[in-house]
Amino acid sequence: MYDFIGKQDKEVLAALAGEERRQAEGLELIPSENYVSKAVREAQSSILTNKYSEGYPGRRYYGGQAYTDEAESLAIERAKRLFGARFANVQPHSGANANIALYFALLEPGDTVLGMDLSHGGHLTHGHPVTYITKFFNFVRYKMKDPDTGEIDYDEMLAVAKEHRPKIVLAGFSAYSRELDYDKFVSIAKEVGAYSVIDIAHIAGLIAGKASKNPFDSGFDVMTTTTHKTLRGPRGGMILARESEELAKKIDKAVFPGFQGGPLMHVIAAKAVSFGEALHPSFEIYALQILKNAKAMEEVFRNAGVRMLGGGTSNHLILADVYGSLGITGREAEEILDSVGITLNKNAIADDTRKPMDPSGIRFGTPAITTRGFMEKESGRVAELMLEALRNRADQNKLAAVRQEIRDLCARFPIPDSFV
Ligand code: DSN
Repeated sequence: MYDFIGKQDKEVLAALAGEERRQAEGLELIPSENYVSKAVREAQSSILTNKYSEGYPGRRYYGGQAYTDEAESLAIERAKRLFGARFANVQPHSGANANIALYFALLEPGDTVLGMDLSHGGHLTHGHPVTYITKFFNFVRYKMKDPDTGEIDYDEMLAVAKEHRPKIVLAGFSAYSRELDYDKFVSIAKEVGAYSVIDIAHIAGLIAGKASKNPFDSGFDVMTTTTHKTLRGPRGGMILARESEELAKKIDKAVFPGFQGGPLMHVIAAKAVSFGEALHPSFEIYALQILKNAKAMEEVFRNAGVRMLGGGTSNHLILADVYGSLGITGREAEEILDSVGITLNKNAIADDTRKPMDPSGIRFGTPAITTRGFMEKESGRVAELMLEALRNRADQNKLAAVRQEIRDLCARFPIPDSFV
């Protein structure tokens, strides 16, 4: 690895080697991160990076596409099988691009989207005012009825939908730990004549691994996703259409040429490899273990009396109110845990009174440690170590002991090279 960079560019090599070490010796608890296989990395660093392939398999703008067509068709077919979709577009460079292309596919400027409030778990691309999409489209909100149970206020959602007549009812989140009632979303969308769309970026792997319900079974029209979170593929995005060819055509046109230029064929080949891994029976075991490990961490936090948004977790992530429960801000907690080799992110909690750069909460999850092979026992121990570090933040000896135990755990559970 890095033979050529090693000879040619010591400065970049230093950054890569440092990151290798950081990932090997520390625990990754950011719930949107994961470790890909060496096969995925090989595809992503492959010769396909040299190729321009505007268009889609069989209808490209440039010549020389025999092998790019092969790679993209494999990615499409595997994605369709994984999610039970009739159509897949694997070209979005990211989840944000997938969402933005989708808005341009389905909406006219000025149209309305009903999405989850960012402060209650939604994502920036679901219409946060800092994003440019809000200059083109109108976003209205739904929230949780009670942040301590996580239940969405479906009555309010229906009322907002009736008042604002959105063209898209958008489910999905990036900081929400409970299952959504998919049937309710679809029925509210139908009632107001909107498309039902869900951004499954965080839970795509749980769905592909059959550990969570598939929103298409409830009749959602479209799913958008990233490919690098629980799905454990390369960094990228994807859009899936359940049934409608008309929608699929609009989506294809919006992704290219509407929004993006040449697809990243090396990444698309890596998507195909990772989808192949996710179709392997072992992926179902992995997906289920993600949930069990999150439950094990939840138990430790519950026993310690730490408030968790949604009252706990039904998926891969936990959002803990460390400011309310332990008197530490999210930023302080992130820094203390970083110093002992645990990476997670500070996060606003519902209706947070603190600022986004120093909020009340932390968000953490189990996709990456589960890839490392952690079971409930190790996951519970990690939760205990987190609390030990946070409670003893002024005690350098205690922090050093936690750091050592994290290093030992990492050495016992090295990042695997392959999963099949
Ligand atoms: N940054 C991703 C996450 O952490 O959830 C979403 O964009």
